[in-house]
Amino acid sequence: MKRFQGNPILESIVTHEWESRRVFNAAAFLADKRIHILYRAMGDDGISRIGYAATSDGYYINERLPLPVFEPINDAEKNGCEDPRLTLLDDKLVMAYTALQECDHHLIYQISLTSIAVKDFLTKQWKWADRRLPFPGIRNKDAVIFPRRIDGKYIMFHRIEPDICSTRSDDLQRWCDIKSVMRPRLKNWDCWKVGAAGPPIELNEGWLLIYHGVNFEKIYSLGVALLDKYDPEIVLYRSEKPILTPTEDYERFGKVPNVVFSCGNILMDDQLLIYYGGADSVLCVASYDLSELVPKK
Ligand code: BMA
Repeated sequence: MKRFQGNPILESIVTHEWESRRVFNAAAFLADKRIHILYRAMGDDGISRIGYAATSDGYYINERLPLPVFEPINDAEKNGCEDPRLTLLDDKLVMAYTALQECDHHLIYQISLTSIAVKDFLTKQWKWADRRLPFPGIRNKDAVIFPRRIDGKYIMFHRIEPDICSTRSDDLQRWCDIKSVMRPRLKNWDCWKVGAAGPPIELNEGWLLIYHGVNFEKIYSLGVALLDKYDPEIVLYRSEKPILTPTEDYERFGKVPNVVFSCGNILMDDQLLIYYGGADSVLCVASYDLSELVPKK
């Protein structure tokens, strides 16, 4: 495992009101030999919006847009659109994110889905489709959609505290069959709650899932799981130890201390690049040889 020496790769820009405070958890999508990054950004108003950046080598940011590409437009998300995750399905990118609404001093969060045509995304015409709440009123977050149908159904993982749950759909609109797939493990780094990081990646051995785990000291770490290729609700392997845990200053100190939190990873030539937020303040990247993540048979 290598943390990029130049971390963080993205920091807030004081003169951009919407991202003047922190930029962190990000989705990643590989196309046209570039990694496109959609990141969560916050300014003084405390509302999360989503910004765009791109990198050709995975590490150095070559392009960054001055305005957000996605922001709250309805009541359910009026206090923020958080933690984007992108999945390519045919000719569109489906984005899952957390919609946040403050209501009578309570924060209500739930997952929301939208999509954009790949050609619009790549030409930076931010024509997002209607936003839908798959489970209105249910407190859930950390939604990732698998990149293909399995047994004829779309599959999404999401987190209903404290478990990672699965749900299935025929049409990406109506979702049903909610089932718990991964629970916190007592006396472990992931003993309090768990949530999926980026969308799972299909390998010969099964689906590779990076996930976050939180312990009772509120330390957020990342781990890896391998899911059955034909029935991803079956967990074949789960790492005993985290694959990334906060040790660097940019992971330990910030708005929320001791957090590494990921919403996207990219597989390039047997190297997995994991994009992750450090201390809910900056965006970082670490790389792994696939062989160190997947258990040998
Ligand atoms: C989660 C989400 C993430 C955040 C993490 C740590 O619940 O809100 O966006 O990075 O907590 O604060």
